[in-house]
Amino acid sequence: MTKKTNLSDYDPTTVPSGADYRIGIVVAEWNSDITNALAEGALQTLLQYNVAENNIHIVHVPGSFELTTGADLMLHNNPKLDAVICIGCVIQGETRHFDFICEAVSQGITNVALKHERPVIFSLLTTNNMQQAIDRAGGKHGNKGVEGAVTALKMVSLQRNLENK
Ligand code: DLZ
Repeated sequence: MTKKTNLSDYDPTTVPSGADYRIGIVVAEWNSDITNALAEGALQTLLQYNVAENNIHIVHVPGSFELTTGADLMLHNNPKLDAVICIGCVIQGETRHFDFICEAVSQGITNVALKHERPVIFSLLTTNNMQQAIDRAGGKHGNKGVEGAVTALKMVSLQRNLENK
């Protein structure tokens, strides 16, 4: 396996078709220039791998802290969803707010995934400044939304393969 250096780099031969997959995307409104670019990257990647447009459900939440609740509500209200991609961007400020949000989101996403037994994907940029976020939202380091979509497709495939064993 080659070393991954760009968030949009992946081996297309390892990505399954999502023809009958149902995917939720939760997008945080904070830093929306960035999160919209990540959501677009995720959406285009899912479509490229044959996920039907009407099987992709997108909701918005105020900030990254609410991504966990958004994912939980989506899975609760639509148990047929195969996976949820959580998209946000937290930029380091002068206070410890950054640490609390990042900790809450990473732990929260893990908890929601285990509660619903569904892949819940961490497409959260946690950067020191806006330039680092731009670089990872379609800039020189790729797009974390693309990475999130590829991860969701692979995890749904894994789940289905294990369930059929
Ligand atoms: C309050 C806040 C701050 C300071 N920074 C960010 C950020 O960089 N990225 C983000 O997604 N959200 C931020 N928020 C909002 C919180 O995620 C949350 O919406 C509020 O604390 C209300 O619960």
